[in-house]
This record gives sequence, structure tokens and C-alpha cells, in this order.
Amino acid sequence: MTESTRPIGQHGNAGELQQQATDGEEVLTTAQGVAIPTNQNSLTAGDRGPTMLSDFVLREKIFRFDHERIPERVVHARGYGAHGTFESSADLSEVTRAHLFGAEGRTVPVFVRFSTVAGSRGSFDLARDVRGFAVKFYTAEGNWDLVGNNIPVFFIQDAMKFPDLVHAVKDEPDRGFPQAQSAHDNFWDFAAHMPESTHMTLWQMSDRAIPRSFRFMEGFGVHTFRLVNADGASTFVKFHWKPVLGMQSVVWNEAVKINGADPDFHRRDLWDAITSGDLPQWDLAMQLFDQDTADELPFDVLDPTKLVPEEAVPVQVVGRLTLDRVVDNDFAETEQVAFCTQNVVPGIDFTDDPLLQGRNFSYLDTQLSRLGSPNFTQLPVNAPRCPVANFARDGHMQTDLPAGPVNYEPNGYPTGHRGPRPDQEASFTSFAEPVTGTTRRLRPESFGDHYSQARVFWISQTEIEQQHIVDAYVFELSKVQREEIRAEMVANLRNVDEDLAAQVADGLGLSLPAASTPFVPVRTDLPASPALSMLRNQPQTFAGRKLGIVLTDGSDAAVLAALRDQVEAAHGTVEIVAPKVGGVTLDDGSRQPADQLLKGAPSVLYDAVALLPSADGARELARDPAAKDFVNDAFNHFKFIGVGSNASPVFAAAGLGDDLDQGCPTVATPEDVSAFVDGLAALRFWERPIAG
Ligand code: HDD
Repeated sequence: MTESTRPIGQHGNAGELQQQATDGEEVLTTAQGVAIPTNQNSLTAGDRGPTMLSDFVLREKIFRFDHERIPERVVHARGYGAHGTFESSADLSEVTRAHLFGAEGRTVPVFVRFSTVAGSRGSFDLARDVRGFAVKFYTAEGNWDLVGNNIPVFFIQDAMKFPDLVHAVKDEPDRGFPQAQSAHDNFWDFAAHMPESTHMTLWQMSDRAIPRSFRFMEGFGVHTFRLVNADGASTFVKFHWKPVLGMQSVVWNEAVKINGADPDFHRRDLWDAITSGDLPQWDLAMQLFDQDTADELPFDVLDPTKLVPEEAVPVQVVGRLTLDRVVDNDFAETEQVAFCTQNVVPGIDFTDDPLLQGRNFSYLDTQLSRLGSPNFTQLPVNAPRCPVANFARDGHMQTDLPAGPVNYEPNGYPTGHRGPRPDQEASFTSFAEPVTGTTRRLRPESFGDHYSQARVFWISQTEIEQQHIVDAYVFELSKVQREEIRAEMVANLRNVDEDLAAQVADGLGLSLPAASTPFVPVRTDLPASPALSMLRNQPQTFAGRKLGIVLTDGSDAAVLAALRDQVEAAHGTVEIVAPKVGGVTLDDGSRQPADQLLKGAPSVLYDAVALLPSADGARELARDPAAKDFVNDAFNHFKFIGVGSNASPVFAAAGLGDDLDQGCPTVATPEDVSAFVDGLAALRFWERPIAG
């Protein structure tokens, strides 16, 4: 164990004196290791007298507490991390000299942190927002950080605009709200005046921004990076993470309610999946292309507001990420992990994407503000798992002990005492790119098309997805108070698609404004890209999803057993919801504990639900607002609902008596169960004729 990975309490040498409490637990000590009888009562003079200044136990405890917080991240403050392993499944040595990709079956430990962007650390998980997907690979050649999002493009083309973007999307500076929401004037004012953000706002208004959980979303490196092989030849690469369980999102009304019912919905989901052994997995995939292909594409691959369609350059899987260990300590690991886009290893390099170039400065810089010292690289979660040797020294919180007199180079000390020497073979060498031109502060013309790919995204969506995008624009722009912003946004959307703009204008009760003038003509000849639609690529499996079953005293034990067996066989999970969390007595006399209290577990927490009350239980539920909300929400959120033999009164009381459709099959007997469970693989019954 290295010095920096010792658990607290094991620093130093206790020598002969091994202190142990009588019950075998560790002995309670001060931070100096001095055993103390209690840290629950201050030292006072007399019975009710003043507290003594000499009470170092009190002072130390309060002092430590007073300094527990550090600044939260300026963006992506709310995040959740986990450990895992990456295993390569391809030999990519022809295109990269990165050891990690040098052969099939190479494994490296990783740390992943998922996040929302705009909200503060204590905000809620289901904000309509981009999700961060940051992966630190602890490779044999040093740390590689792939700091991506769940959306493959970005709002802006130049890092210079990042402070403006973030100021605009965060809470408004005078009033300090809204929290974790883009639905306000400043964000849409910025977006309306920033046509390059139009493509990204389409993604942000799509269901991608309200994922069902981290486990069901894609990730993207966003920028075009380079792979560089042993001969120094470069290949462009776009990185993708593909969830093995397939993509899934919630609907907006569901997101709003989840935030109230369980603001930690995403982190709890990740924790539960990992701790129950249902390990989340993503395939790492690459789009590899050369300069000629880049030149043929109808946009500039250095422009981070553009993607490379999967139909134009295939996505090939090169390995798999498995998250297999939750953190031991949220602060020490998830909060202190420091991702830096500049962290690359030999064989992986940057391009001249101006957003990426700016990021390479920003991430290193921000860690100083957050973590307080350049020695943040020594924290266990950040420390490389390979040797580190250089002449950097000292600084706040130095925990390394670099021995010897040499802290400079060149030096004339004898071999073996000179300190670390470069190894040209092993070294990272920047791609040798010819650079010409005069300095300028001007956006290249090749970055001028702001709408054509936004249009491709729009026409690639199913009707349901398009409707959700329209609804999201209408919702967000309805929260804007300066009405001209609505018209300015719709004026931009007219360049994407007339139908989209007309629907948004109609939803806002706005007469259609004149289209804004695009910088270059919009390309209407670009084909749709079916890969961009979530629904067209639905996984058709209930694996990793959760069925909530409502029971009462007298519920049918045989149907319950069949449901549980078959959902688990489909690799889903079951949670029992009952009027009392102590559980119910089933019709065979057995006792069934509940996982959740009905009043505390609305149906938004489940992917599908079943109601199996007894006849008496159903009469009770029909009077219970929580039960009525449960079925109403499940119905309105297009969920599959298993209807037990006695459940009709609950649906009648909820006003759904005549509405039950094919998404609400009867599960009256164990024989009914397999059709119901098979049907769950469709995830939602979108055919239900309700406005979503
Ligand atoms: Fe960033 C955090 C992703 C543009 C500056 N960013 C941060 C995180 C993710 C991203 C996932 C959270 C990392 C973690 O979990 O600790 N950011 C992106 C993506 C971008 C992007 C995919 C565009 C392609 N970011 C971007 C720009 C800048 C920054 C252009 C600045 C010029 N980002 C930061 C930051 C953060 C950050 C201020 C806050 C905390 C941190 O870095 O460590 O430096």
C-alpha cells in the first residue's frame, strides 16, 4: 500500500503500542492519534460552567467540520461516480500505439463520473439537461481522461464562449434562480442570438436530456480526436459509448414527478444496479476516418457543433466498460476526482478543434480552484496506477516524499542519482502537424453552417420524438418572460424545419415570425440518419428495468410468484408496493414484505406496473389518492399496466374505467403472466392515444 492510499487511522507507526478498543473496533483518537474518552461532551469548568479554551478535542472537532466543504464544480456540480474495468476487444495497433488498444483483451481500471451540467451539487437528477459522461482510464502508460457528454455535439464552437454559455444557462445572477433549468430568459436569449447552438438545443429538447438512468444513455467524446500509430501516422476518431441495455428516457411529466419523489433517482439506480450485481456496461466504439473522408464530409470535422453520421462512417466496437464497484466515499472519490481533457496517452492526440483546445487549459486550471493544490494528482482517485517521476516539488498538501538532493535538470550527478530521464520510445510525442497562416480572431467559413445538421437530427426522429421536441421547446420558451426571445428562437427554428417552427409557434400562441437569415444556405439535401433516433433503435428488452407491483392483504400469491419469476428471468427486477411498508398477507396466508409504501412510491419510479389487489383491497385503493395517481400516471406515461382480476375499481375510480387498452393486459391467473412480461420488452405503449 502506498502512502497516499492508506486508510485514515493507519498513517504512521504505532510502534509497540497497538491501541484497540475492548470490543475490537478501532480506538477513537484525535487527528493527532491521541486516544480520547469521548468526543461527545465539551470540557467545562464545573457542572454548568463555561467551556474551557484548553479543550483541544472540541476545538479540533469543530475546526475539521468548519472546513469540510470545497467549491463545487462550476459546471457538472451534481455527479455520481463508480469504479470499473475497461476491456479492449480489438487490436487497433495499426491506427494507434496506445497500449490499451494494442491487443484484444487488455484490461484497465477506470473511474466514471456521470453528471448534470447546470444544477448545483444539491439539485435533482431528472433536470432537462445534458449529462456528463467522464471516464478516467488508469492505463499502464498514464491516465487517459475521456470527458464526454451524452449528446454528440456542443452548444458553441469556440472555448472563448464557454463562460457566456454557462453564465446564461445557470441561475440568473440577480435573483439566484431558476435552479438546474434552462427554461429561463437568459439561456434562450443566448441561444436565440447564437445560431450555432441550434443543433445542440434540438438534442437538448429531445428525450436524450431526460434519460431513464445513466445506465440507459449513450456517451460521446464529442470532438474529433486523433489516433496516432507507431509510425506517427494519424487517423481521426470520434468516440462513442453504447449502453449494452439500450437507450431509454422518461417522458417530461414523469421527470417532473420523479424529481419530487426521488431526487436521487439516477444515482440510486446506479448504486442499486452495481450493488445487486447487475453490472452496468457500455461498449466503447470508434468512428475512424482519414483526411480524405473528412474533406468529403459536408461540414468541418473540427467544428464541435457537428457530428459524423454513423451512416457515413461506421461505428466499430473496440471494447467494453463494466462498472463493478461503488465508491467507498462520495467526497474522497466522486467529488475529488479531477478529469482533464489534456490527459491523453501516447497514441491518442488532439485536433485543432477550438473548443477542445480551450478545454485543455480549463480543466487543469479549475482543479486548483476546486481542490486547492497542484498536488491533486496525488489523491488516490486521481493518482496514475503507473510510476510517476519528475522534478515537480512541494506545494500545498504534498504527500509524496521525493528523496535526494536533485530537483532540477540538467544535472551532473552520477547515473542512478540523476533523477528521472526521458525514454524517447515510451514518450508521448505530439502529432507532427504542419501549421501555417497568420494569427486572427475570426471564425472559419467552414464553421458557418448552423442549421443543416439540426435539420438532419429533426428529420431522423420518429413522430413521437418530434412531438416531444416540440413540447419541450414550447415548455421552455413559455417560461421566458421577454416575449421577443420566443419569436427570435422560432425565427431560428424556421431554418431547421418549417413544420417544427410552426408547431412551436402554435404551442406558444405566437404568429410565425420571419425566418432569421442563415450565414450560409441550409442544406435540405442531407439524408436522415436513423441512428439518431432513440425509438427507432429501441432495445426490445426489459432487462435492467423495474416492475412495480401493488399488493394488498389477500393478493394472489400464485400470480405474484409467476410475475416475479418471469420478470427476473427477463433480467428485470420487481419491487413490491403496499399500503403499509410492513407488507401484506397474501391469499395463501404467507407474509409478503413491501419494498415501498404506496404513498411514497408513485408509479414514476417504475418502468411498468401491475395491480394485484384483493377485492377488499381494491375497494380501499379506490378511495386512496395515491393509488389513483399511481394508475393515472402510469397510464399517461404510456406504461404497460398489468391489471389483476380485482383491480377494476381502482381504474374506475381513477377515471380510466373505459380506457384500458392493449397496454393494460389482464393478469388474473399465472397463465396470463408470460404474455404480459413478454410485452414489457416494448418498454412503452406509445400507441395510447393521449397527448404526451
Ligand atoms: Fe466541460 C466539467 C464535458 C466543454 C470546462 N465538462 C465537465 C464535465 C464533463 C464535461 C463531463 C464533468 C467532469 C466531472 O465529472 O468531473 N465540457 C464537456 C464536454 C464539452 C465541454 C463534452 C464539449 C464538448 N467544458 C467545456 C468547455 C470548457 C469546459 C468549452 C471551458 C473552456 N468543464 C469545464 C470545467 C469543468 C468541466 C469548468 C468543471 C469541473 C471540471 O471541469 O473539472 O473546467
